[in-house]
Amino acid sequence: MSGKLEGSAIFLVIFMVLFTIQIANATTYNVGDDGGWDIGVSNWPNGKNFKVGDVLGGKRVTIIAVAVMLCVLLQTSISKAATIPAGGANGWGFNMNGWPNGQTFKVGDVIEFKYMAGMHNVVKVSKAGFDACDGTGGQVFSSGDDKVTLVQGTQYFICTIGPHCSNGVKAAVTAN
Ligand SMILES: [Cu+2]
Repeated sequence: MSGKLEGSAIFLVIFMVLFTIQIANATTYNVGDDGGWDIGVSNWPNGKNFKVGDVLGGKRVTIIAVAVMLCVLLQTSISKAATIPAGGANGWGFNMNGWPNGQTFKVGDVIEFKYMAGMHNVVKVSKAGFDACDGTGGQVFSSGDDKVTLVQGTQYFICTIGPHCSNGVKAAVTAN
């Protein structure tokens, strides 16, 4: 999980807790009080101060249940961010066999490029740079264990050492 995602998750949890407390503190009003919803009810709100989250009629439990379900769903989707090795088990190099072979990933997933430092590098390039095996102006990584967090769309990576890119050390990775 990247730091950014952890930050989002923490923020979401705080929001959930505050939201749940807000709902739990909300008051349920019986519209019209003992007279109910009837002639004369239009005077009923006089002098009453409502706050956001107050419930007219008594559906509070349903709202809490829905809020909890939404929070669980949101958290599940955030925690699915994964770290994926570039090139699969073979790593970043000559034996990638076309990886990622059309598979797509999620925004926030991390691609980890593992290789012997000095033997290869990783350069994030445009589609034109990818097609031409030209790393000019690209973002260069060279540690041998480089991690790149995916953003929306297709990201292009090549090795710019020797003719490696032309020999297949390149990958176009798409995140949705
Ligand atoms: Cu290389």
